[in-house]
Amino acid sequence: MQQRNVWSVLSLLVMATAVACGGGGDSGGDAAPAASAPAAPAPAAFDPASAGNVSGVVMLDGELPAAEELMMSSDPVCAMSASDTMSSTFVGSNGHLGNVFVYVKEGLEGRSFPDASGNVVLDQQGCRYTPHVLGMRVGQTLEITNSDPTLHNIHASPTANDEFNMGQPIQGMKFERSFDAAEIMVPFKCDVHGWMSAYVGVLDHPYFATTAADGMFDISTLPPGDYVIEAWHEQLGTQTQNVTVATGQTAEVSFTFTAP
Ligand SMILES: [Cu+2]
Repeated sequence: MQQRNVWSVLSLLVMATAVACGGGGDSGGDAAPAASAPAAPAPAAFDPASAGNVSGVVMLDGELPAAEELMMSSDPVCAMSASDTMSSTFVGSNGHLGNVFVYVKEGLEGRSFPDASGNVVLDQQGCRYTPHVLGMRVGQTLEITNSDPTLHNIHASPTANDEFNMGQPIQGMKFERSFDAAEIMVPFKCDVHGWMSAYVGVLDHPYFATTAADGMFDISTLPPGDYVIEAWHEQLGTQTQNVTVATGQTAEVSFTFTAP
C-alpha cells in the first residue's frame, strides 16, 4: 500500500514536470514574456493605385408616383417659401430613380480607412431637409442647420445609435452631432412639420453614394475584391447585387425597383 502511494506521487510529479515544461511553448523553455505576444493582425493595407470602381444606375419599373399635396398652410413661412407638391420620396424621370442610397454592404470587413475629412451638412431649407438622403462615416461630424425663419425640430430615431431631439427656433442656428455605430438608415423627422423627413446612412467605410434624379451613382477607389452592393429606398426597400472590382476597371451595376 505504502509503495503504491509512493509510485502515485512519483508519477504525479513526472506528469506535473511534463506539463510545466510543455507550458513553456514550442521554444523548449525559451519562453517569451506574455507582453510580447503578437497583437491582432493589422488591417490589410490598401494601395489606391490598385483601386477599381463601381458605377451604375437605379431604375424604377412603372410610373413615378405623383407627389402628394403637403399641408404647408400650418406654417405660413413654409407655405410662402416652398412648393407644396414636391415629393422627396419619389424623385426621378424617364424610369430613373433618385434618392436611393447605394453602398458596399459586404466585402470590406477587416479593413480600415482614413477618417473622413470635413463635415456633412443637413440643412432645413424651404421646410424640407436638404439633402433628403445622405451618407456619412462613423464619427464624422453632421452639421444640422436651419436656413428657414421658422422653428424646426430635428428628431433622429436611430436604433444602433443614441436618439436625439432638438429644436432650432431661429434662422441660422447650427448644431453638430455624430454617430458611434454604422447604421442603415437613421431616420430624421421634424415634429413641427409632419412632411419633413430625411435618412442618413452611417458607415464605417467611405464607399457609398446617393443617386441623383437621373438614378446614377459612382463609388470610386475601391480595393479590388468581391463585394455585395446594396441599394436602399425609403419605401421600396432594398436590393443587393454581387460585384467583382478589378484594378483600373469600373464594374457596372444596375438596380430596378418596381413602382408601388
Ligand atoms: Cu420643420
